[in-house]
Amino acid sequence: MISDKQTDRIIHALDAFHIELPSWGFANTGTRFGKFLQPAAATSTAEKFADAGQVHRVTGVCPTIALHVLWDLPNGVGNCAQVQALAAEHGLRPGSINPNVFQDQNYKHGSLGNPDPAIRKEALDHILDCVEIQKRLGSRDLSLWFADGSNYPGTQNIRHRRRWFEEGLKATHAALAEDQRMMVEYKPFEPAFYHTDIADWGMALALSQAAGPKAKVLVDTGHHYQAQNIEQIVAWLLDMNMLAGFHFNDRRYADDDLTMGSIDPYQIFRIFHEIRFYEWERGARADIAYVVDQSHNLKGKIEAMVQTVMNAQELYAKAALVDHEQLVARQRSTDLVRAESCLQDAFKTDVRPAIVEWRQARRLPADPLEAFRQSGYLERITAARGERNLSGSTAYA
Ligand code: LRH
Ligand code: MN
Repeated sequence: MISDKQTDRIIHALDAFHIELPSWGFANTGTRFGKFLQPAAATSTAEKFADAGQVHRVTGVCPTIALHVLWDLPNGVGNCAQVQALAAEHGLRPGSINPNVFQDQNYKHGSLGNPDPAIRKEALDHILDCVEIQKRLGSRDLSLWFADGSNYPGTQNIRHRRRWFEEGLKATHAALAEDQRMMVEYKPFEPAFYHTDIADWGMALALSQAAGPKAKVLVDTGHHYQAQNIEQIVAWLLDMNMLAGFHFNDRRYADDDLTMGSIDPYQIFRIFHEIRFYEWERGARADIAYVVDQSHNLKGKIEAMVQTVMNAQELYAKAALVDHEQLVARQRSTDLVRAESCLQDAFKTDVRPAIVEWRQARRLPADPLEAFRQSGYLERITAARGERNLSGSTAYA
């Protein structure tokens, strides 16, 4: 049993915890070896909003949806009115805006890092269109990920590409409105397998600082080498006030984009702990965007998203139970075992009854997953979308 004081801490923490869902998490995505089509998968922007709306309906904590422009607004600003109508219809708000500067044939040798100035301009033009969409949709964050890099030594000038990225990101920063931000995401490899232009947190930090004060670093939990200490990167970026947000997922090997907390829940807990500890010390919330970035090739996509949100709430609630006063005293006195147990005791606490209490007090289903299963929504969309979805191609080549 947890104390009333602990229950209050969990309820207070959950009241402020929102997590943004990726539109692309509801679509039939796959791996390079093909994809297994799901009859209920979303293909249109309208269906992605409808499915995200279901997750928000049963969890109450996913009011925004991340959009990937070429996938969700193929006509650019021309789709803004439709997107605003969909958001209103499904009780959501447009969230972070993600440009697509990786799928066009022209981007074979890069986008902002491409040796061809005409292709660099093409990429920047798309990003500036995305900033315009961001303004029209009232979205705060531009979320920037670049597949740019190379596959073989000597095939690209890494120093020149670094300068071209600095130029492109400075121009992007200059186009942002006062209350807008740009989040620079790093990734060590894939699809490039020799060098990636923005490969780690240091490169993203240097480019963000060079771009300007509205540019900060986005940490995708799947974008790290196996042995990297992700929560240390988070602690550094927090302390430098250069952390914009997260793309949450889980992995066993590389950028596996698996369900958050499904492989290494203690990893997510350690990240949430660094954030809560930092907020306790400064007595104020950190201005961080929590976003899910996953693609479910095998699990039911909406169920997996509800499961993700429930895992996120549970791990965040556990991190809220760390006794920071006690931790500081034990850190100061280098009482190592007792200091560590401040985290482990919190992690080992069953916070689920308190979370159910939080949900019921807010007229939300005690078990969001069961509520979704009982809703009949999956059966309805399977009937509506099944035939169309199963006629699609699955082959990679
Ligand atoms: C790249 C990435 C990026 C997105 C994409 C869908 O691996 O994490 O954030 O644009 O996934
Ligand atoms: Mn990501």
